[in-house]
Amino acid sequence: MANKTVYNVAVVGATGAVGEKIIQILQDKKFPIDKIKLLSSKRSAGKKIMFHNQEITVEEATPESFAGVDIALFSAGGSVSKKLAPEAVKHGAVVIDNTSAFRMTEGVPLVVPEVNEIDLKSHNGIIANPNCSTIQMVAALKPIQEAYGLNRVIVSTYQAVSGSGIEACNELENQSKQYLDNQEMTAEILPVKGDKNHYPIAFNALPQIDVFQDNGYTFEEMKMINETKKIMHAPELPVAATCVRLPFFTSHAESVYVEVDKADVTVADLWKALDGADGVVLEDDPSTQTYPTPLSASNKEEVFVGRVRKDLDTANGFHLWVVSDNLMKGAAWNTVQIAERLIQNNWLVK
Ligand code: NAP
Ligand code: 3JN
Repeated sequence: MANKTVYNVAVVGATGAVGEKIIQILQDKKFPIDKIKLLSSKRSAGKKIMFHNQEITVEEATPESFAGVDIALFSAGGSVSKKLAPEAVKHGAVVIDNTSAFRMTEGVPLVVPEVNEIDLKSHNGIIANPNCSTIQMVAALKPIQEAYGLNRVIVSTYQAVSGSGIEACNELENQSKQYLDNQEMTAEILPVKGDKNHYPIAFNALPQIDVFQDNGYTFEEMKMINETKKIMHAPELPVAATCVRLPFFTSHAESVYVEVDKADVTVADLWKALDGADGVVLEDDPSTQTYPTPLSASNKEEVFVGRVRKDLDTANGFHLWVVSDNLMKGAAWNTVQIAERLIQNNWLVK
């Protein structure tokens, strides 16, 4: 594979919300592809998807699907990754996995290229893409950590429904119509498909993303806490998270509180660190009401930061507002970017 200039790529979960975005980005970025395989469950096998003006037939993902594949991009849920990612590696593919299946596994790099690209070098066939809420937060934290050090992070999220997949998006659309038609709203998916209770998301806010853990935090909150420490190589960094689902389709927003290590840091210092940082766009001017929103960040690659303020009581404390498209930088773009960086650095083959 070392001297290749074009690659055989498989997209597992090609018919899903993340998979669709991955396919769109591979096309838009003119990713160097020889052959592409689009894989799903039995349900969508046979469906046709256009790729660079060519009709590709979706196939059911099986262990044999990975013969001849160089790069496999997985977004079909953790159980599919656990079963098929090792099979893909056995066939010689490098796997970039969008699920939480391997994120905290030792020896599996968990990578946001702007933050810890170097970790890609030590991969053993599987590379994990972090959770969307984690990705955008660490991209904003990295320039602050480098310039001023970090002593504490507390985040509250405002997450879009597309983070829960296509079915959840359909549910929001249907409930919105029902509410406006004065009908009872039917809730069958959110907050978590398969959990005991379901609540309407339309015109509501749900303080549960993923299932509850024994410590009272949800799994989404624990992903943010544990993944942030791993990506930032900061196992001792105190991180707390509250994750909330809101009724809009795309882009997650976050209110992030940080305490920096250096004394006498100003808002202007933080602006300087953030402005022009890799993958970050600063949009912050109260005098012109300039700040990012989920709508303004949608379909964009970058992480947008605004509302930088000094805490009024805690020395070295600052508040930020961080917004990014959860399906782009939060999932599909970070995945394709990892593949690009592996190729650019010649790190695809061990
Ligand atoms: P989705 O819209 O529900 O799509 C799920 C995809 O997985 C579909 O293509 C589906 O194929 C496929 N699939 C389901 N069961 C399968 C099986 N047994 N074998 C092969 N393919 C199977 O979900 P999504 O929003 O795209 O998310 C998919 C996964 O990506 C999530 O479960 C999560 O692990 C990960 N994700 C990560 C992030 C992140 O934060 N980085 C964000 C969102 C999602 P069919 O059409 O045949 O059903
Ligand atoms: O809910 C969101 O906004 C992001 C969801 C991500 C997600 C959804 C289902 C399963 C994940 C993830 O990537 O953390 C998983 C998973 O654990 O793989």
